[in-house]
Amino acid sequence: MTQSLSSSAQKVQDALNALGMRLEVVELPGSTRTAVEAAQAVGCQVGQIVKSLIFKGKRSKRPILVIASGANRVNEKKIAALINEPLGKADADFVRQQTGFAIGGVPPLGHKNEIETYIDEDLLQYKEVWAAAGTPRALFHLDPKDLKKMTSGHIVDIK
Ligand code: 5CA
Repeated sequence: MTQSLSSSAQKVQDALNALGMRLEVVELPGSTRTAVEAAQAVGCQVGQIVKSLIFKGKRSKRPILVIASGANRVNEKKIAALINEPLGKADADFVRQQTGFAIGGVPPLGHKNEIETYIDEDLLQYKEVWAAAGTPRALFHLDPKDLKKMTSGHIVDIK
């Protein structure tokens, strides 16, 4: 029997189901709070971990989601050029308000509000990647091409 998921992880499973994607959220015994911990937990490369990072347009105050490979640091200037305004910092409250999830478990889909999204092209080199699924212990694995279907995001160079 499949174990029942915590409510935040179930929200992500429901969002996957609603898209008709046959992808399964798993909750692990150890922490997957950071990309390094997540990679250790599932035995993959750090680059195969999908980081879902929320930024904020400095002028518009709108949320921006950057879906980055765990191996990369986001180049804020490149994202600013794409959104035509400087990037401001998103604090923990803003992340929760916009996504409905807490930092450390923010998934690439299933957010409270719709969020303009940019996807790291480096993720597409892998056959399989792992993304957070609502809590700092929950993940799901997917073909990185599915990130585009899930989010309608733009595939760009983010580093
Ligand atoms: N579950 C893992 C692997 S998928 C995970 O969520 N990793 S993550 O990288 O996508 O999320 C952690 C990110 O949250 C950090 O890289 C950082 O960008 C952001 N973060 C951490 N602390 C704060 C904070 N106090 N305020 C704003 N953002 C933060």
